[in-house]
Amino acid sequence: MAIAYLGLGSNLGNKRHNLIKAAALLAERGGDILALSSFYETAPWGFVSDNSFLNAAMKLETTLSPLELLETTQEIEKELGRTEKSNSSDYQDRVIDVDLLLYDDQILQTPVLTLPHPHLHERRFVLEPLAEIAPFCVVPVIGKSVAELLELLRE
Ligand code: PH2
Ligand code: MG
Ligand code: MG
Repeated sequence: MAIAYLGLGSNLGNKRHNLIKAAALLAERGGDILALSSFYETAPWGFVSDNSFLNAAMKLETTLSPLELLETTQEIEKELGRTEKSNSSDYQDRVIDVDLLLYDDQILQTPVLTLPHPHLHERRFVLEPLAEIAPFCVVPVIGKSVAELLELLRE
């Protein structure tokens, strides 16, 4: 069993519904949800859009490997109607985005998946929900807790 932390986001359609639907499908196919944060309304980060986001973080106990979990999240994104695929130089509005943030204390660098999530420490919309459910979780590579990283962003 591993513990994974996921970030969920939506800025199109019924955002609350999209997050809840993604969480329900993750509970069916990904493992046991041990914690789900509140939903945070956040401004689009890194791109310009009129549509604000709803973001959340989830703690998932899973038997899936990181790459299996990635595949599962991508299937769920597709089923919920995600059509666009954004990359870090060109973000787009989306019905649902599920990102792998942390997987135990694994460090991984492959063309399809980087763990911990490479932008985790610079994004308030990730750290704020994550700090609600895992403030003392130490982020590998960076060596600081989620709460410490959030505090650094406030400065
Ligand atoms: N996701 C992004 C880029 N920008 N901004 C907010 N507020 N919330 C997100 O989930 C988000 C973003 C890339 O996935
Ligand atoms: Mg994302
Ligand atoms: Mg994503």
